[in-house]
Amino acid sequence: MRGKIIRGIAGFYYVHVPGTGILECKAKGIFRNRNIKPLVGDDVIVEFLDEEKKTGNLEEILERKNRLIRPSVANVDQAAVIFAVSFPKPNRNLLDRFLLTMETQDLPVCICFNKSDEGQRDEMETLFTAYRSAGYPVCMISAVSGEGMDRLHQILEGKTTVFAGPSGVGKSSVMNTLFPEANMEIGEISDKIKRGKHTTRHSELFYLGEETYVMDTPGFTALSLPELEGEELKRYYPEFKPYEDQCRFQGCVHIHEPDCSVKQALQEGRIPEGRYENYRQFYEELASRRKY
Ligand SMILES: Nc1nc2c(ncn2[C@@H]2O[C@H](COP(=O)(O)OP(=O)(O)OP(=O)(O)O)[C@@H](O)[C@H]2O)c(=O)[nH]1
Ligand SMILES: [Mg+2]
Ligand SMILES: [Zn+2]
Repeated sequence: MRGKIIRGIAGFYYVHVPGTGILECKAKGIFRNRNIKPLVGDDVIVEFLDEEKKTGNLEEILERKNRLIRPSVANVDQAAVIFAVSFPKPNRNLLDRFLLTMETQDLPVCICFNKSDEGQRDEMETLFTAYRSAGYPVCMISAVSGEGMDRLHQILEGKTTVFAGPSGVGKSSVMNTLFPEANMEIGEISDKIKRGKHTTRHSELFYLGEETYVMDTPGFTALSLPELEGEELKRYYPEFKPYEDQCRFQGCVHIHEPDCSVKQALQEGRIPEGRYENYRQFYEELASRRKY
């Protein structure tokens, strides 16, 4: 039988087999011997161990279309990165790191700003404009008021999407609003530091019918930059594309060079400042990495 791993906990893999249900499986020794770790999102072949108890054996992992490192999942079509507009405060440095990581893996991203019911209008507009003009689909949503849920639903349809973002931004809440049967555990935000409490501890995939899967994942707090040369960084900024080949110097990295079309665009407000500031900072960080 063919199925998909929806959850892995303590050596057990839970495999959704369409038409049959969810089987609790153990991985056969061959995976350990070949040093292959089954991942949530893997398409697999399973055999029944006990049909009544719905237990089985993982026989084979089918070829992976892709795999993400953080969160560690396989076969995703896109990521929906969720940040809150209120608390925890939207950390744009972290968001830009995430976008960069996804760009280097060639994975489409949509950006969801949640808790729009609590947001300040001007701050929300700044966020919306910055990322919209960078070329990303941006949804302003609220798991509480339901704002933006129709649009998000459309974006998810027919795809496998991983929900990612810091702890406490409302990833599980959004899952529950979209699909009440998901019944995810929702955490509190700590009073003092207004941070999430890492309520979700395992990645879990939900089958929503019609080839639609959504994965809830634990929140992340920090992301290191991908293995890149500073000079390569600019490739992963969609908003720089229109200015390619328009700078005076070939190979311009848009930092210190004169007659730079990107810096020109920045001055004229066609490229929003925040994104560029982080670009500059990431460039320095990559350039100062120890070279071996
Ligand atoms: N006002 C408001 N609060 C929300 C919204 N969505 C979620 N919350 C609250 O934010 C807190 C955290 O929500 P969770 O869904 O647990 O956040 P999470 O991103 O899954 O967090 P982790 O599992 O820790 O990564 C809870 O107190 C929710 O009730 C929203 O749209 N508006
Ligand atoms: Mg959660
Ligand atoms: Zn330039």
